Amino acid sequence: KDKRMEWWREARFGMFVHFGTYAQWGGVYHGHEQAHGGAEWIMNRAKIPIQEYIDTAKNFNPVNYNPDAWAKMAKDAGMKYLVVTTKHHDGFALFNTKASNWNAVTVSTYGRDLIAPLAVACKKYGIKLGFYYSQSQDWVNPGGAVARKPMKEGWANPDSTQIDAYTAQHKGHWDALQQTKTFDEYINDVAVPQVKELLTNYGEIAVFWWDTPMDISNAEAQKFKEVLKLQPQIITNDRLKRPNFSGDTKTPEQKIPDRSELDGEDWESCMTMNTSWGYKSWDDDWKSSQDLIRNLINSSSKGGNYLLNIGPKPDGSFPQESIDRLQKIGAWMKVNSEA
Ligand code: FUL
Repeated sequence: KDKRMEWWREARFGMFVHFGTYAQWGGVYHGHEQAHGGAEWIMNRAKIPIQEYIDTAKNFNPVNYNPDAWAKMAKDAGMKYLVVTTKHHDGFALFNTKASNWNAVTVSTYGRDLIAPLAVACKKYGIKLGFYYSQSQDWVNPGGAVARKPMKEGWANPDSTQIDAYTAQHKGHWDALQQTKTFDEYINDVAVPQVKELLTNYGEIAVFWWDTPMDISNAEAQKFKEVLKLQPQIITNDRLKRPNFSGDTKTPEQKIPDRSELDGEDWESCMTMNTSWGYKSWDDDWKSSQDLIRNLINSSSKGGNYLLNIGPKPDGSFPQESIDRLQKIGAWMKVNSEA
């Protein structure tokens, strides 16, 4: 393990990217601002009907998507790796997949695989590439798991009481379209084949970042472990399944642990620059570049990595606020780092 972890322990700083069709909503549904949670959760928070969500995805067209610029910005900021959401909880795959039509190539106006050119760009700049993949939650592919988030005040949805009653009875689901397969069928037909595609079609993958285990079984988790053998060098986080599949790295979210909380395991703090992972058009609660640099120093000095998130806009470009901060961090790194 030490050999495998070598580059990662040296790296200390990486870029997280949350991008998908959720960026198109920007944290607003029918004029209502999303009251709680990251904007990548809008489909679940607002209980957007599957058909409406798919119809919006048809217009997904990130014409200013420039993976070369993404990788270069990471490099210039002093980051050593980049972890991108290949599929978040809404199930929308940013890559070419035979396992489901719910992907950017088939559904969207853009009609192209977003991951392939990113792999090329990262290679060009010497940035290691990692994949985030939501293995359990999938709110569109039938059978996928759904975390139950009751509707809260702020949406002014007249049907919220009724919807909450429905989700309570249907394991968080709010749309019958999604309940035509079992979770195990979803794992076998969509999730496992997609992870296989991700580990086969894009060259060497440095990190695999699982998320929200939900009630995945040991047997189901084991199927993913088998597929991971395709890339023996890969580093995984601790979110495949708890407690039996601990992975290589712990994942404190939105905080840098105190020294007293450290137990000798490798860890990586992931954090947003404002309050949302996915693009939230009206969120202007940005951390200062000073604070971000302090966080990086804080985590590095305790032996951890800092995975700093960007939520690109629907056109695929980074918010200007994020670009500004990356540049300021880069300027500081230039003066203060050896590499
Ligand atoms: C969480 C997810 O639910 C968020 O949307 C985000 O991806 C964060 C990094 O992990 O558990």
